[in-house]
Amino acid sequence: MIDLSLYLIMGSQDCLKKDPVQVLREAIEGGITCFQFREKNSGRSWSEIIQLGRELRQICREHQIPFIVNDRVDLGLLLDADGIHVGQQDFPAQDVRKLIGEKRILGVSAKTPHEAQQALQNGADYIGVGPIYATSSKPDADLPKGPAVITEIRQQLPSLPIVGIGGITPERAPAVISAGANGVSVISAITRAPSPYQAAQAFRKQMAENTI
Ligand code: TZP
Ligand code: MG
Repeated sequence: MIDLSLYLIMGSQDCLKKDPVQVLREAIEGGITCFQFREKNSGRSWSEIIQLGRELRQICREHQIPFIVNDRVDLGLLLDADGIHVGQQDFPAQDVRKLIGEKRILGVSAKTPHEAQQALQNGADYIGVGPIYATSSKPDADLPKGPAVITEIRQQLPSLPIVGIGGITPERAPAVISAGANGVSVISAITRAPSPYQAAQAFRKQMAENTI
């Protein structure tokens, strides 16, 4: 399985005035282990999204960082992504699995132990659980659940790779890992940081020093 420990999620909407290409380069330099391209309501046309996706895909390839596409199987296949991530309202996980084959990674968002169990049955390689803390990056996010939901899912599914998501900062990351997650998924704490490089490094440091 891929290394999910510091999983950056980003689209151009998350980068304020910065160039997403530069943000990704800095974040890789700072130590992220996985990347998801999540372009949402950015106002870009499909040809611009595909162009940006190609650039980000290439950077990930050069650094051997797994490149996952959010929601869109068609975009993921076009970009030869390493995987696809879908939520509960997107294309059903078992159908995504049929479309992407066995070799690509399938990530599924799950908010409860029941959804996690179903995701596993439907072919998920890992699940994203959240929001753990309050987030401003997803306007339709549910109420924050706290790290305890990860422990609950972990108890029922001991070997399923889990990433926590939502409002995770370097200071909060150890609590998410200690609750049973394999990694943290992060948007704003890296994309909106004055230095994405330093932010990614701060995550690595906190997780190395403070995880039980
Ligand atoms: N799904 C649940 S919370 C969230 C997504 C995509 C947004 C996480 O962003 P941030 O900025 O790390 O809180
Ligand atoms: Mg989705």
